[in-house]
Parts: sequence; structure tokens; C-alpha cells
Amino acid sequence: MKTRLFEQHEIREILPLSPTWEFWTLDSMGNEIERYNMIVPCVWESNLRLSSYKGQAMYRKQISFGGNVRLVFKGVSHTATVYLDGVKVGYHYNAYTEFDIVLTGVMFGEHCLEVKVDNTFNEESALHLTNDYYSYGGITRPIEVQLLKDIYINNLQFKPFFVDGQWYGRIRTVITSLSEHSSKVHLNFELGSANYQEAIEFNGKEDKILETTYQFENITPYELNNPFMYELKVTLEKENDIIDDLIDRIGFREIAVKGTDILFNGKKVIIKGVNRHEDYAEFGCALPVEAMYRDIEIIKSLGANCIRTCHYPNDERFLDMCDENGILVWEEAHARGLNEAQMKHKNFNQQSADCIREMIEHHYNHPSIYVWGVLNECVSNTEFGHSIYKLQIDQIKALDDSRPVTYAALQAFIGNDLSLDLVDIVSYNIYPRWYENVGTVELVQKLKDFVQNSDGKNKPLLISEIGAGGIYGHRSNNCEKWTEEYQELLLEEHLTTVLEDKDLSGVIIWQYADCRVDPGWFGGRPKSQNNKGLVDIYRREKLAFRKVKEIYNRL
Ligand code: ADA
Repeated sequence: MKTRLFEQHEIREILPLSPTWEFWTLDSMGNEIERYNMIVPCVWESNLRLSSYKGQAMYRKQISFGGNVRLVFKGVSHTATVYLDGVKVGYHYNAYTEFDIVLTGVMFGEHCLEVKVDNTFNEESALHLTNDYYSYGGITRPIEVQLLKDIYINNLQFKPFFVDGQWYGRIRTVITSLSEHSSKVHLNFELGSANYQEAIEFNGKEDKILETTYQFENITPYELNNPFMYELKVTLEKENDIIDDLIDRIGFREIAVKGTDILFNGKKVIIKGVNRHEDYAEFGCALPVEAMYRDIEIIKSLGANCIRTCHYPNDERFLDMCDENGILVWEEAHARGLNEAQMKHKNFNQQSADCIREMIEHHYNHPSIYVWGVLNECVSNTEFGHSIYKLQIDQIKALDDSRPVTYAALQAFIGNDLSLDLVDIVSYNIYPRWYENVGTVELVQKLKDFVQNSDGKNKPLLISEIGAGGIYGHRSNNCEKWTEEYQELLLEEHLTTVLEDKDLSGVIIWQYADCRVDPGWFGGRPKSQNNKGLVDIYRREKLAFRKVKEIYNRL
């Protein structure tokens, strides 16, 4: 199963991995309960006997290899403990971020790779909690087994910038030596017709970071209506041998915030977006690429130009598709609706910091990502909350100074939010006429009045969520709550109000498609789903879909 939509390596060897793994569920004492075959990647809920299973399970596969190996896990939901030949070699928390395990000097031969997966809301878990979306179980994104030489390219980041009519790129490469010996290598960079070489010396096992800025000529920029990307190819040469490579796709584009505008390559953009959970009927969060592609096509057909990855980082193949289609992405770290006590959980800061670091390290180069988001509807209205927002936003700024940062604030904090000083873009989730009977015009005015008198003054103001529930097929002449008619009516009021208001930078509808919710959320969530989708879990259009399409294409 490919981890990306393009080849990242022509030199580095990737082992073929068949999708079927041995699998057994485990009781709390670690004893086997039942055995199955399981497909990777896949949610274990795809197996009907496990459709609501919250617990632990073991995955096992025999693999032949030796030497230096890098095991890349694109996503295990939500906690993974990895064993090679019965010895623990790694641990990772969080379903939505990539991690890797590098093993050196492994004996050549057959090895037993096991991954123990846990999706329980146990006391160690600060971010996966019972929530308004479902925490599935299993190895839900692809795995890659890479064979490495003694020195390899660990990470590559490309930051484009435009000065005095000229494109530049800062390339930051992390190269790792796994050997005790000293050595000298050359890094070669190829981008379009440009070619560069840098030398690096190692004095044993270490990481070396190389940062260089180049000027590029005759560049075709990455535009939303012409999302042109270049391949950036880095190779590592030792004693005239190419020993490793890494290829990524990059785009020359700049994102900036100027006063109350969001600028993409210097031009103002108005956001017309949808919030999207990774959830699709029986596939859960492990969408096959065909289903991702279908989502992209449906979202494009709406006339939308933006997707918010509420409330966690997404599968990189989906980000690849957004890149290819010029769809702006608000990528969000993992955290939804946490109160102070939850943000004081013993593991909260560490688990959040890991999630942010892994999200940015791995997704930095995607030209479609235009903003990083943190802490959806957490307590941005208290001193303690402010200190946590600051911690996380500072971390993001240190990892990436090229993109704005925001958080989606709770409607209830219009009037007392304390953290708007920290963001580049002010974003609010509002639900006019849904949770309480306040009209859109009135609520938007109240929001603007507050923001104008707060630290959010003179920053872009975005409606990051707005919407209404509508149960697919529930139709009525009376236009009651939960009917498709009522959802359509509200969305018309929401979207026309927001998009006709020149003080706002746009809107992101809650939500693109219905999604499953955790049992703790069954109250107020008919069918155990968040029903505010424009399409249902099978992507069948509700009445509102056509209305949104009409408005997004008109305004
Ligand atoms: C919130 C939240 C979403 C969802 C939505 C709703 O604003 O960010 O995850 O729960 O409300 O449906 O009420």
C-alpha cells in the first residue's frame, strides 16, 4: 500500500508488504480473546464482529530483512506498541500522526513484527476521549518498511519566498548517520533545471542539519487555479555511489496576512470551505484512496476552495490530493472541546507537543496547507487556557514561520475570549438558529463588535464552523429541526450573511459529510452520527448540498 500519491524513492529500497496480517483481540490482562485475519490499513470496525470494539489487539507479520531498517507508520489508532522478535522497539500515541522506528544491524533472515494497538479511552490518553467523532481502532494508515544504508536523508523542508520579483527557496535537510565511523558525503539537490551540491562530514552516529537558500529562475508559481508543483529531489552521494534519496513535491507560493485580509501569492482570498472528518461509511477513518478522491471531486463540485481537517492531522495521501487540486487546507492538531481539567491532564502537554511536531515535520512541504490550527473550542477564555494556547502557538511558530496560525473559538466565548492576541487569523465556530434561537445577522454583528474591541482587532475574521443538522431522507412540509428542509434554509441564511459581509474572510461549513460519534455523545446525536453533513456517510446529497453549491458558485 503506497504511503503517498507519488514515488518518494528511486534509490532507497522499500520492502513489498502484503496487506493481510495475523490479528487477535486481547483482554485487559493481555490474553488472546479471538483470532482473525486483518487487512492493513483498515479500521478493525470493518470486521462486523468488531464494529464497536474498544480494546486492545495484536497484529503480527513475518518479514524477511536485515541491516538497517526504518519502519514508517502513517497512522495507528490510537496507541501502538511495536515489537520485533518479541522485543519492544517502539511506542506511539495518537491515531493521526506519523512515526518511525529505526533499527540498526538487524540480522538477515525472517523476523516477526508485532504491533499492539489500543483504542480505549484509558487514563494515559489526553486527546483521544469520548467525543463528537469516533476514535476507531487499528492500523488505519499505511506502513512502509524501508532499508537504509549507514547514512540517510531523514527530513526535508522547503520554504518558498518571494522578494523583489524573485523566487527563493530555503531548503532544510536533516541527514542521519547510523554508523560509528567518520565519513564525508555530498548532498545533491535537483529542482526543475536547477542543481546544487553541498558537502557534509560525519564523526560517528549523529544528525546533521543543512540549511541553504537558493534563488530560482523562471519559476511557475503554485496558484489555486493552476496548482503547479515541482519535484525536489535530494540524493546522498558517498564515494561516487548514490546511497540514498528523497523526493518531495513543492510549490512556489506565499501565504500572508495583511490587515484583515488573507493573501495567497499577494492576492486576497475569500475562504469558501467545508469541515471534513476522516470518516466514510464502513471504512471509518481508513478511507481507501478511491473514497478520498470521491470526496475531493464532490467538494470541488460544490465550488469550495478550502478543507479544514477538523480536528486532527490527515492522511498524507489526502493532502497530496488537495495539493494537486489547489484546495486550501487548514490543518489542525488534535484536540476538540477540552475543558481546563482535561487540559491539566498529566499527559496533555506532551501528547499535544508530539502531535504538533509530527504534523509539521511531516506535512511542512504541502503547498495547499495555508494555516495551522490548534485546540478547537478549548478554554481560550481563561488565564490558564491562554498559557496553553501560547505554548502551542509558540511551538508552531518555532517549527514553521511561513504560515499563519489560528484556533477555532467557541461561540460562547464571544465577549470573553482571552487568547486572540496569539493568532494571525481570528476564527469562530457559530451555530445561529441551531443550538439557540439567534439569527445569523445578529450573531455575526455581536461577533464583529466583540472582535473589534479585543486583541483580534484588525486581523482577518473567519467563520470556521457554521451549520445545522439534517437527517438524510427526513423530509417534511413543516420545516422542523433535523429535516433536510430546515438544514437547507439555515445554510442559506448562514452563507449569504457571511459571504456578503465584506468584514469577514470567509466561511467553513460544518460539515462536509455526516460522521459517526462516540457512544458518550448519543444524546442530541440521532443515528449516533453528527448529522450536519451536506452529504450523508455514503456521500448521498441532502437538499442543502445543492443550495450550498448554488451559493458558493454565485458569491
Ligand atoms: C463544535 C465542534 C464540532 C462539532 C460541532 C457541532 O463546534 O467543533 O466538532 O461538535 O460543534 O456539531 O455542534
